[in-house]
Amino acid sequence: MPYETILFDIADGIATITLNRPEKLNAFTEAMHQELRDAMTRVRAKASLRVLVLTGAGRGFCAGQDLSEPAMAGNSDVSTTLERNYNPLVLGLRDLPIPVICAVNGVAAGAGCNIALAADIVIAARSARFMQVFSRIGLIPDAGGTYVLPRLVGQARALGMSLLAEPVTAEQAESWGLIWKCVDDAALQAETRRIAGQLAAGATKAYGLIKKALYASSQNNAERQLALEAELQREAARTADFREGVSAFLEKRPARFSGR
Ligand code: T3D
Repeated sequence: MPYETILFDIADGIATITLNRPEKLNAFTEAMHQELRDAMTRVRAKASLRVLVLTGAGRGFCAGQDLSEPAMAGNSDVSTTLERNYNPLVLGLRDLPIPVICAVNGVAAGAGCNIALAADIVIAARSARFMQVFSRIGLIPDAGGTYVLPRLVGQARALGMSLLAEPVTAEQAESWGLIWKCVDDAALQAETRRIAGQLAAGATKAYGLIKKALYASSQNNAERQLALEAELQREAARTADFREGVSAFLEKRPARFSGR
């Protein structure tokens, strides 16, 4: 399928999806969602992939739902768009058994903010802003906003961000624990490549199991979480990468992980 609203690239075990409507700050359209669905299917199908990077073209990461789309005209059921497009995308990123990095190159607003926060590692350019703009147009945070915000930054900041809809700077976002780190604008690409390269050379199966364990954590009590750890650790210990990791340690050499 030829893409018109995203770019899709694969190199060195790393898939990169770039939202590509820079003149509209990469706002989501129905066409973009279809293309994202297709790209995500390709990522899931390619067993050799070890990292997914999500970023935006131009000066913004994503300004959320394109407000000029017919679905936003006010007389249609917007929950249909959520159920068809945003919810599967959020869960798809989270359930992907490889690490997902979001390189936030500029403003991340509305659903654009929450799709960024659905990634496992969020790196932002210093000039980027995180905005829960929904209440400015009479909506509530969606695309997982009401789920992740209180868990990442606590109820007070989740409420402040959602009710006031003010921009949160990348530095603030890092200090609040909303994102992994903030870097100078000029360093964003290089730092994203460095982290993606590190993860692409790592123990991929373990990364997938780490995601599973940590995302289950907030739903579990201690007993269930410990049981889950034991179950997932059993799986991790069966991988070639576990054997390689231990051998490399004992032989005092860097590990050469195959991702299997
Ligand atoms: O089921 C459902 O589908 C509901 C789901 C909803 C999910 C949501 O995401 S709701 C929230 C939607 N997003 C917004 O409300 C954000 C709207 N945009 C803004 O508030 C501002 O653009 C920003 C604060 C993000 C950035 O401001 P600024 O000054 O840096 O840029 P700008 O000049 O406003 O935008 C540049 C262009 O992008 C401009 O186009 P133009 O006039 O040059 O032709 C602007 O209209 C366009 N643009 C920005 N955001 C959107 C957009 N066009 C359509 N939809 C947008 N969301």
